[in-house]
Amino acid sequence: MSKSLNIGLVGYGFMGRTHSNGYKRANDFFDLEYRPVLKAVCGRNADNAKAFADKWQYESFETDWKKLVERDDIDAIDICTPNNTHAEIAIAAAKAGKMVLCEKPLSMNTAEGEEMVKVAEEAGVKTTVWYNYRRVPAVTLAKQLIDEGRLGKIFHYRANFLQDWTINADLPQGGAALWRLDAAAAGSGVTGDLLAHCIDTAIWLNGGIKDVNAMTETFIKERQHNLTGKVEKVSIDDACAFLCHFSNGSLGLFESTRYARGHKALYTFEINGEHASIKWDLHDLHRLEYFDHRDDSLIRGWHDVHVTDGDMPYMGNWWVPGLQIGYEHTFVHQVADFLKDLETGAVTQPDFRTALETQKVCDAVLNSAANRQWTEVG
Ligand code: SOE
Repeated sequence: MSKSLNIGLVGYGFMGRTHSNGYKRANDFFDLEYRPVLKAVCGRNADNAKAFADKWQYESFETDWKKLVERDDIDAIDICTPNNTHAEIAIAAAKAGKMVLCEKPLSMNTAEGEEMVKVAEEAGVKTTVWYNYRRVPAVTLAKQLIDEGRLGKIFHYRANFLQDWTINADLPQGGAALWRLDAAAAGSGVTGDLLAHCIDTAIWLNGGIKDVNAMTETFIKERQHNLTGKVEKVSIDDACAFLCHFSNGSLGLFESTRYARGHKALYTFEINGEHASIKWDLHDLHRLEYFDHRDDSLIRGWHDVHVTDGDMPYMGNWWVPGLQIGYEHTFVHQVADFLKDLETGAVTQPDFRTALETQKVCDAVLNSAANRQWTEVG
């Protein structure tokens, strides 16, 4: 007989769907003591909240997240709303003794994030932030290879996250689908939305970041605002690039933009070590490229590892070797890990404290760009 974990989901956009799918699928593929129960979804528009509840089989819906947080039949609050609401909801949920699963980035800025960490730790509630790309099997395999020391001393870490969906100057900012362009709702542009993913993965794979030197650009300076109907200044960063030093002595180079025509979600990283290098590309997410200088020189070259064998991370729970999985599975994996950790008492990474490190790097990046100088993290 499994134990229930009653979920209260706040927000039902793109992320609400990815998380809901994770809750529904995890127990089908992983052996877990806990089973998520989709108790309630919350959104301000009653018709939309009800439609989402019906479609995804949530037992009920709410239109006020405060009511959801107060409900005795909810164990965990999952926050899928715009970034400017994360702190308030997470803090209220933690104070009410609920576990909190928060969509990335943790917060609008470091100060808010610190408060979230403080309240959650004082309340002793379990937390996690959905930096889902850690749980692509090929990325988890990269972590395994690095931790085994196969790369040796690491010299370089390079990451990109490239998109092209905001090039049109007529695209408005603000409101349901376009809050990512509105600094008041998002906090920042590509730094918090896309580079945050790259930074989370980088810290996980290669350790802490000491200092950064960044530049940002806002290519379209004004856009119609969906909430006010007026043409307003755009205050988010459309593009950002930064250099950094990692604590292990390696050098980092990161770039993100929503103006790279032809690229939709091209997240790539490459790590160069003394003995070996690794490359990964979200558009080919089930493959890990690996080069090992210690190979026999006659066959030395880049290996294209198809990460589908049963002994590779997560893959033993899916199909048979050679058959790959995709983007949505990263959320299934995060749910499965969260539930397994609940069973064993382990911390699910990244928790709020770990995700705060990414927030600190994002803040340092934005400050560095504003001040045009090298900036210490934290
Ligand atoms: C933005 O377009 C976005 O949806 C991000 O918000 C997600 O975090 C990223 O995984 C894909 O791109």
